[in-house]
Amino acid sequence: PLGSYSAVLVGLLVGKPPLVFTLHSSVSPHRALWEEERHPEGIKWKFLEHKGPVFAPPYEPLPENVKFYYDGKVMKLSPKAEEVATFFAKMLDHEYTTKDIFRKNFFKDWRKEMTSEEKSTITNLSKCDFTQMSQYFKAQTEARKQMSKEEKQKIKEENERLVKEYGFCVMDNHKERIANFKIEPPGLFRGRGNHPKMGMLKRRIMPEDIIINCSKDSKVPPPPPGHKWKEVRHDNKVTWLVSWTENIQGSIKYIMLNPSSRIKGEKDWQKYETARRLKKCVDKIRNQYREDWKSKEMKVRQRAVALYFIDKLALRAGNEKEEGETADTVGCCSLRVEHINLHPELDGQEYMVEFDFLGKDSIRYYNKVPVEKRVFKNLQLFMENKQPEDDLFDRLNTSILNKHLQDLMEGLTAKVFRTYNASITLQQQLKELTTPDDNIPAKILSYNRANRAVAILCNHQRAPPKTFEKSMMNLQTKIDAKKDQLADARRELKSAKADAKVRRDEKSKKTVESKKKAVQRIEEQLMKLEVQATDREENKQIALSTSKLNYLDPRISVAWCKKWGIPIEKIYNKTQREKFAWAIDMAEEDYEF
Ligand SMILES: *[C@@H]1O[C@H](CO)[C@@H](O)[C@H](O)[C@H]1NC(C)=O
Ligand SMILES: *[C@@H]1O[C@H](CO)[C@@H](O)[C@H](O)[C@H]1NC(C)=O
Ligand SMILES: *[C@@H]1O[C@H](CO)[C@@H](O)[C@H](O)[C@H]1NC(C)=O
Ligand SMILES: *[C@@H]1O[C@H](CO)[C@@H](O)[C@H](O)[C@H]1NC(C)=O
Ligand SMILES: CC(=O)N[C@H]1CO[C@H](CO)[C@@H](O)[C@@H]1O
Repeated sequence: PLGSYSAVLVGLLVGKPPLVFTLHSSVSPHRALWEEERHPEGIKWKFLEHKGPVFAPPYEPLPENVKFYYDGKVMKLSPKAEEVATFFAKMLDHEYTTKDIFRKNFFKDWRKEMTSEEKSTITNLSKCDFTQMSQYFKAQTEARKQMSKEEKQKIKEENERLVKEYGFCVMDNHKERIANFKIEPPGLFRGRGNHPKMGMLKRRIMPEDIIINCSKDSKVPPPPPGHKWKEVRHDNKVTWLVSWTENIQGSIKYIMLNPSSRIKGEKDWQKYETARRLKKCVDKIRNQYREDWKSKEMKVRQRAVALYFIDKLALRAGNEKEEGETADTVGCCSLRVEHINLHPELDGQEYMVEFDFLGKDSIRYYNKVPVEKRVFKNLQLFMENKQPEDDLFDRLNTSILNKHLQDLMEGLTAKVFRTYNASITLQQQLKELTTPDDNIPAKILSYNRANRAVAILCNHQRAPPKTFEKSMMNLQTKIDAKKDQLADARRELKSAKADAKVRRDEKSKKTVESKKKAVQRIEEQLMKLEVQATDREENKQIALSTSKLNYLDPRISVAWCKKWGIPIEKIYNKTQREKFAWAIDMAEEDYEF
C-alpha cells in the first residue's frame, strides 16, 4: 500500500556508510532501495553484467525505381552518398530543410560522403531533387500504418525479444532495466533552437566506437562478428554500462540504468534532500550575499550579485556548453554587458534590469525584473567603461562561483537553488490554489496551474505545438455539442416538472428525479471539458514536463494526491511513475518539502 514507509534516512545525507534505517514497511518493490547494505563511498557496484548495445540496422539501398535528380537529370548515387541523401529526403517537408544553416551544414557533410565524381557534379543543393525519395518514404510510413494485425504483432514480438535479451543487466544481486540499450541510428543533427550545427551528419556508431563497462568476473558481451570494441573496462565507480563519443558536439553518450532502478532512484532522492538542506540555510546565505554587495573587494561584490541572480532568477551558473558546442549561449558567470539593460525606472517600477540572452540549448531568456537598489548600483559599477561584448562579471568564472557555493553548503550548485525554489514554489502554490470543495477535475486544474507557475519561473517555454489550434477546435466542438445537450436536458426537466405539478403522481415525480440527474451529469461533463480547454490553453507555451521530471520533489505531488484522494495516474504517467517509484512509496500525505 502507498505510504507504508517511515524510514529514518538522515544518515545518508552525510554519505557515511554503513547506514541504519528504521523502517516499518509492507512488502514493496522498492524496499531494496532502503534496505541494501551500502558499498564503500564512491563504489557503485561489485558485479555488473550486460549484453552490450543494440546497433542501428544497416542501411538498405533504395529500390532502382526511386530516382534522384540533379539539375533535372537522373543520377545514381553511390551507397554512402545515397544514405546521407535519404536523411535529408526524410525531412523534406520539415521547416529545417529551408533554413540556410541547416542546408549549408548538411551539404558540407554530405559532400564528404560523395565519390570524387559525385563531388564534382553535385555543387548546388538547390539543384538536387529529392522528391521521389521523399515520396517513397512517405509511402513506407503509410504502409506501416496499414499493416495487418499479424504483422504488427510480429514486430511487437521482435521488440519484446530484444528487450528480453538486451534490456536488462545484472547489477549486484538485482536484475535492472536498462534505459536506452538501442543506439540511435545515424541522421541529421537538429539541435534545439537555432543551433549552429543543425543539419550536420550524425554518424553511424560502430562497435569500434564503443567502450564497454562491466565487472571483471562477468561475461563480457561479444562484439558483432568481424568487429572489435574500442575498449572494455571495469570501472565500478561509475554506473554506465556502455559509452561512446558522438561526433557533433563531441560529447560522451552513455547507456545507463532505467530511472526506476535502485541506483537512479537513490540519486534522485539525494538530489531533493540536498535541496531541502538548502531550505535550512538559505536565509543565512541570503544575508551573507547582501552583506557582500558592500564589500571592498570587487570579486566578492561580483560573486554576491551573481549569486543573487542565481537565487532570484534561477539562472544557471556557467554556460554549461557541451564540449565543442559553438552556439553563443551564456549563463550567469558569462553574462556580457550587452545582455542586460539597466532602467532606473521602467513600467512604473524602480531599479529594473532587462535581461536578453540565449541560455542553455539556445533558449532565449528575456525578463524584466526589479532588483534591489544596491544590486542596481553595483551593476552600474560593473558596466562602467566596458564595451558591449565585455564580461559583466570580469572577476568571476564558473569555477570560482562553484567553489564558493561549495563553501556555503556541501553539495550546493546553482541547480540546487532551482530545485529548491521550484519545489518550494510548487508546495506553496498547491496550498494556495487547492480548494477543498472542488471536484477532482478542478483540483487537477489547480495542480497543473501550480506546475505552470514553476515552469514559468524556470523559463521552460516551448513553441505552441503544431496541432494546437486544431485540437482546441475539436475540443470547442465537443463543448458546443455538450451545451446543446444540456439545453435539451434542461428543457426536458422543465416540462417534466410542469407535468408533475398537474398530475402529482409517483411516476411523474420519478421522471423529474431522473431528468434532474441527467442535467447534473451533463453539467459535470461540460465542466470537465471546459476545465480541459482552460488547461490546454494555459499550457500552450509552457513545457511542464522538464520541471516535473527534474526540479520538483515528487514527494510533494504524491503527498498532495494522497491528501485530496487524487489518483496518482492523473499527475504522473507510467514512465514518470516508474521514475518516482521511490517517492510514491515514501511520501505520506503530510509530507513537507
Ligand atoms: C543554385 O541553383 C539555384 C536553382 O537552380 C540557383 O537559383 C542558384 O543561383 C544556384 N546557386 C549557385 C551558387 O550557383
Ligand atoms: C523563488 O523565485 C522567485 C522568483 O525569483 C522569487 O520571487 C521567490 O522569492 C523565490 N522563492 C523562494 C522561496 O526562494
Ligand atoms: C577561473 O579563475 C581563476 C582565478 O582567476 C583561475 O585560476 C581559473 O583557471 C579560472 N577557471 C576557468 C575555468 O577559467
Ligand atoms: C510520459 O510523459 C513524458 C513527458 O514527461 C513523455 O516523454 C513520455 O513519453 C510519457 N510516457 C507515457 C508512457 O505516456
Ligand atoms: C570515454 C569515457 O566514457 N570516459 C569516462 C569514463 O568514466 C569516467 C568516470 O566517470 C569519466 O571521467 C570519463 O569521462
